[in-house]
Amino acid sequence: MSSSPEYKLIYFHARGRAELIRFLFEHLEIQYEDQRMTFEEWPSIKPDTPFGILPILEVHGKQLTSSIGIARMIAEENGLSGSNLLENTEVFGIVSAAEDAWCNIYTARYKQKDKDSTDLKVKELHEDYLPEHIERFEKRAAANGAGWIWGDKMTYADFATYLLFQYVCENTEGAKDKYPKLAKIHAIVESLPKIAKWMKSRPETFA
Ligand SMILES: N[C@@H](CCC(=O)N[C@@H](CS)C(=O)NCC(=O)O)C(=O)O
Repeated sequence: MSSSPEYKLIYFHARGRAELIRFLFEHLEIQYEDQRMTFEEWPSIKPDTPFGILPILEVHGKQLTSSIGIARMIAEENGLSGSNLLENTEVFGIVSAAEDAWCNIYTARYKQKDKDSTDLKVKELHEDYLPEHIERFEKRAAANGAGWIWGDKMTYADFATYLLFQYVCENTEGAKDKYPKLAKIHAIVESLPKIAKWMKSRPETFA
């Protein structure tokens, strides 16, 4: 008899802010229900959610919010972070810096009043903000020196770096040559067997 998974991840039919959590579940081979809702369904569900936003992770009768808080819990529970509070906070700082970039990406792309403002904001994002921000990740990986964004082992900050760098690669010509340390992390993460399998089998989505 198969039991239902302990975790239910609720998000839109998109990679977005759920993908870091999905990467963790997939890589760690943790069973979860990947519940995806349409944007049409969302307005009727939103009022019953804790903060009117997704993702939510349902576990042990609780509804957890904050994509990076949820990722932090899974990573720390499963050896994909540091080994004490100070280290965990350092690792989380990197994940949080990636989330700062995502806030700017979503604001530029989806929260402008019209197409002209969107085009302008996206141009600024791609030409000014993102190159500066991703350079900090590159410098950090170079300073760390061990082939990871933090420490001498893979952490969920490498997954967060991968996902942000993937966006940069999709929107910047020659990104892998410009940011060679990030390109290496990117290559390692996407060749992890469970991640590679997930990326082949996951639903096609616009973002
Ligand atoms: N800090 C939150 C932000 C969550 C967030 O803004 N989610 C967006 C989608 S990525 C959302 O639910 N938007 C729907 C809405 O605002 O109605 C997190 O990381 O989980």
